[in-house]
Amino acid sequence: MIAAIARELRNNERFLLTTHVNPDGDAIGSLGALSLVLEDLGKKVVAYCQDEIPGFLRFLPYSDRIVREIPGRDRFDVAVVLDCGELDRIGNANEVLRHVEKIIHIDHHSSSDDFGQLNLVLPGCSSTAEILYEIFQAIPASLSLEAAENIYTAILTDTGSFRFANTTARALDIAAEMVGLGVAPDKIASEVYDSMSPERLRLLALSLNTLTLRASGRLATMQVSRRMLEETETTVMDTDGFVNYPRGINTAEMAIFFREMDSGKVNVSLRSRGRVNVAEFARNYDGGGHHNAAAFRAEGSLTEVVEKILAAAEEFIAGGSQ
Ligand SMILES: [Mn+2]
Repeated sequence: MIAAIARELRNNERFLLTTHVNPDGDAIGSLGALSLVLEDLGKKVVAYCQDEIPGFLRFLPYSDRIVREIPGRDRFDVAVVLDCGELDRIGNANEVLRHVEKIIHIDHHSSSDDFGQLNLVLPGCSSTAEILYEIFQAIPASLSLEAAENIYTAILTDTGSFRFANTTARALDIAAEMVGLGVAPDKIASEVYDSMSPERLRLLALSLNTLTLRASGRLATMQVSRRMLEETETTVMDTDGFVNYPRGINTAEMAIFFREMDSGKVNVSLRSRGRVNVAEFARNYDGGGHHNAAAFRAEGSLTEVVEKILAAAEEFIAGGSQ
């Protein structure tokens, strides 16, 4: 399949690249890396993401060229959907994709649907960028420093700074090779992790106050309400990574972060350590993800959703992980 996708990338000219709403480092890094490599091969590329790019990723080369609306009535030979388990999660590009004959789907989520004509879903890979790297080798395409920075950042963020269980030898090998191409790990780390605004820190303080432990400390949760965002003049994007605080508690096997959305919905992020499979829990609510990291959206007020989900999660931990 890698060879077949490499062939499609070589043999076509006009590409639409897209990724999931609420983009993370792997989504934006994969979009950037593939765009840069295709442009180096002389291809025409439109890279689309429905949502705004989080501030800590705006240093990435190409990120300022990612569009939020697909221009004109462009006809594309191929659409490539990156890091996205369900077609719904690309948002408005879905409509344009109906008119594209060939969809290539590249992902590493175990819950991923096969919605493309060519589907390359490898749950054993650390990140979508790692899979792209293998495809670039197969093309074969040489990598610019700019493409390398995108790949490195995608692997760095999806492995939680090389701390999660998906930090494989292969992931580290590729990261090392990117450093060999000129990527500076200290520069990337400072862009990604040390770029917090005072407002975001104040929001974190409010959110930490909501920290709650259940199931003898095995379940840890935090939340952010619309009111907290207003009070600190922050946006939902400032909550990125907050879930890692409850996850970091020494007794926690499962962490849940609740974020109140505009629309009477609540975004629920899940993390776990060891055997607790949060992707399985998320599937009960039409969500998805990986064994140790998953998410879904639930309807209702923040209080309602928190109560309902915590009760279910307590039961899930008690039953599922013995
Ligand atoms: Mn990913």
